[in-house]
Amino acid sequence: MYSKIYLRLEPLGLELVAAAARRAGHSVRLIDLQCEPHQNFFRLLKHWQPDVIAFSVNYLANVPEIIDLARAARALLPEAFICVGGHSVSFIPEEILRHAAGAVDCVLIGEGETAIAGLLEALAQGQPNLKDVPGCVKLDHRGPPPAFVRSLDDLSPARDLVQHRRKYFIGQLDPAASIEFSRGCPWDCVFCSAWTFYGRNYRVKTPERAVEELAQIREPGIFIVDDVAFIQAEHGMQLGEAIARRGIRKRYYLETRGDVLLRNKEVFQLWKRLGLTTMFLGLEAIDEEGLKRYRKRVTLSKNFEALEFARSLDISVAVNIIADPAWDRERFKVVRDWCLEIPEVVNISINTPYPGTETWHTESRRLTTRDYRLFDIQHTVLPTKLPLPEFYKELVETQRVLSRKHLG
Ligand code: B12
Ligand code: SF4
Repeated sequence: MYSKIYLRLEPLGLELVAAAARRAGHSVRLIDLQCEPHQNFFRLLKHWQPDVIAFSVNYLANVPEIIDLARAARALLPEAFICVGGHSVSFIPEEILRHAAGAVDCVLIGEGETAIAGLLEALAQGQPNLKDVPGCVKLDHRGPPPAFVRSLDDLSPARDLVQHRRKYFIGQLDPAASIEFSRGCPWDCVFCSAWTFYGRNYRVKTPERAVEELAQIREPGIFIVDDVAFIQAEHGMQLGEAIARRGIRKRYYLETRGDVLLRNKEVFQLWKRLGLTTMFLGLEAIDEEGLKRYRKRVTLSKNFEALEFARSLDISVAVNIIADPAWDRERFKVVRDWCLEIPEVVNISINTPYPGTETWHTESRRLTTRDYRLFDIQHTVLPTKLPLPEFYKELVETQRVLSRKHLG
């Protein structure tokens, strides 16, 4: 539903994994099931008969669908090797393998560019030994830890492999492509797994390489997928200046933090001139206590100051607030009133423990469900303080107030 209404982004991670497999000499096809029905996937399997099928599972909410698809693929092609990789599954590989009950042969954890080449090489041997493949997890063994990509400059997504390039969009950026200028995040918010996935290392693409990649993209809209855009002012400036020199004109969407925005004002001003149209700010809470609880490492006054500055840029700004299952009626009302006071688009997400986060470690014993379809930040999977129907009533009322506000 999300990818039909709000946005549909090109599968950059999968394109990078596909590029790595192709570079290792394999013939690769890619099907994006955000754009195509399942029957096209089965048709592709029947006609092409691949030796290996690899699914990308970044979002926990997609796990049940992927497992169903893996089972169906297994029935169609019993000889094919089936693996899954991606952000979410990297933290719970054994659980995925148990859920799949034999339909998935292994989970490749971590960054897929390095893992896929090792797996395909091992599978090409007559008697494959998967025990030594970095990042490869089976129920009876875990291979060596996955390797990080050494330099982002070595990466080049196989954009040519996606069939429906004009179907990717975010809001008014339509069509839009995605690009990655950096990987990792130096902060450590308790609800996020960006910093645990990338092992606390922060890497950037050089401006020369980034601009070269950007120049080859035909789409007028660009979604910058970095967890926090332009943490390093110098990198953001050099990138922007290189884009200006090259005369590239696009419209950009990015996500960043309030304190980064305030620290690097001139970078964001430059990007506004280059075509930055939309910015997403993860404020997460409107009280000091909430910010502390999430370990946002930013003060409320800094966040509000950042909002003022974002407004001065004259671009669309969207902010995120995390609704805690412990919220009572009064708290919902305070948040609703605040949302109506500010001109920005406000997105409310439900505090959801995701694997790989600290919240997962502290809260997973209290989960009210393990049905991953409900881990979509629109449902609560933790016990609520209010009776559940009343919690949802307050939530729906808040969403309704916000929709009315956004639609004017
Ligand atoms: C861009 C982004 C979005 C975009 C859209 C993403 C999309 N594809 O449609 C927007 C802003 C809409 C979004 C929304 C949400 N997102 Co988001 N998002 C991201 C973000 C910042 C970047 C994703 C990306 O493109 N990365 C760059 C590419 C290159 O990396 P990648 O896709 O992860 O691929 C690599 C590996 O995962 C792996 N890999 C991937 N596929 C495969 C396949 C195989 C076979 C193999 C071997 C390896 C492999 O190798 C790739 C290359 O290294 C990530 C954080 C992050 N750092 O990745 C969060 C993240 C994926 N999002 C997350 C979440 C929770 C959400 C939301 C639910 C709410 C929220 N808090 O933002 C919504 C729901 C979206 C939905 N469609 O259901 C979580 C996922 C948590 C989870 N366990 O499910 C992440 C990890 C952030 C976080 N820690 O909170 N998101
Ligand atoms: S929420 Fe943002 S700032 Fe916090 S750790 Fe995740 S990516 Fe970094």
